Amino acid sequence: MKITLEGKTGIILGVANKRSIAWACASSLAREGMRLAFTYIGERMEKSVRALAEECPGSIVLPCDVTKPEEIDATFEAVGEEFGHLDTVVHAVAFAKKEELEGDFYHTSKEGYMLAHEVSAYSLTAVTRRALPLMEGRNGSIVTLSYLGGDRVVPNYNVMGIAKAALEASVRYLAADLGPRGIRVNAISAGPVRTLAASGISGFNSMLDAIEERSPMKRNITADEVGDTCLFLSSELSRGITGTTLYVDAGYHIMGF
Ligand code: IMJ
Repeated sequence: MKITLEGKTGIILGVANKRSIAWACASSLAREGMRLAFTYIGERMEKSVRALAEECPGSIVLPCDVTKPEEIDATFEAVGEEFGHLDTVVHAVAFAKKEELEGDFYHTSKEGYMLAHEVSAYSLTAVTRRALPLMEGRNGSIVTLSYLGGDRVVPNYNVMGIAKAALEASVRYLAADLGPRGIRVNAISAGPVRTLAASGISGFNSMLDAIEERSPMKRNITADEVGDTCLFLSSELSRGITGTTLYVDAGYHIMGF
């Protein structure tokens, strides 16, 4: 099968800078001809996202704080006006307060728990609902990003692990809802990558070393490898796959030690 994304459109939520996994996803999709909408939060992100969007012909850039329903509404209204339809959603959004990503999990505050879930898990459902009218009848694909900390205990990942478990469960329920309409929903569980979301995490270096030592492929993964998996999940090549989590982790998750 010859694949092309020419004439298709997508929205990417979660690009912060050139090192973002979301940017690698965008690059892979744009390379095959997809026209993209990028979203950002705040002025600092706007600058760097606009600079990156320049590299993607025909792309647009929109503000979208996923905790604000009216902002999500406005984002998809603008996408509808600009593109008329939507084939792919890439959800690469997560946030927990810094103090929740260190020490023991049992210290997690109610506010910290709620915020992490609102931004990192509920937002997939909130975004999917608004994307739906634009995706109807086009056999589209929704892709979100997860991490092994959602199924195993990873030191310091804490409340984000609980949120990723909720995110992956959301993928299954959304896939069941949307399958009859031809829309697929999947997650990519990516191995650790040096991004803004991984900066300042204590023990990150030794984690990369451990993966190099223990993973079947004896190496870490790159954001580009996640980007190309996102391309696969967005294309007709993956037309029989929905509701699942694909591990792009050099095989690390299969090991018992
Ligand atoms: C994040 C925290 C603890 C351990 C971690 C991570 N490991 C990895 C990550 C081992 C790989 C990165 N990751 C998979 C994430 O999902 C990160 C989410 C995140 C990161 C931050 C940092 C800055 C901040 N809030 C955050 N919220 C979510 O203030």
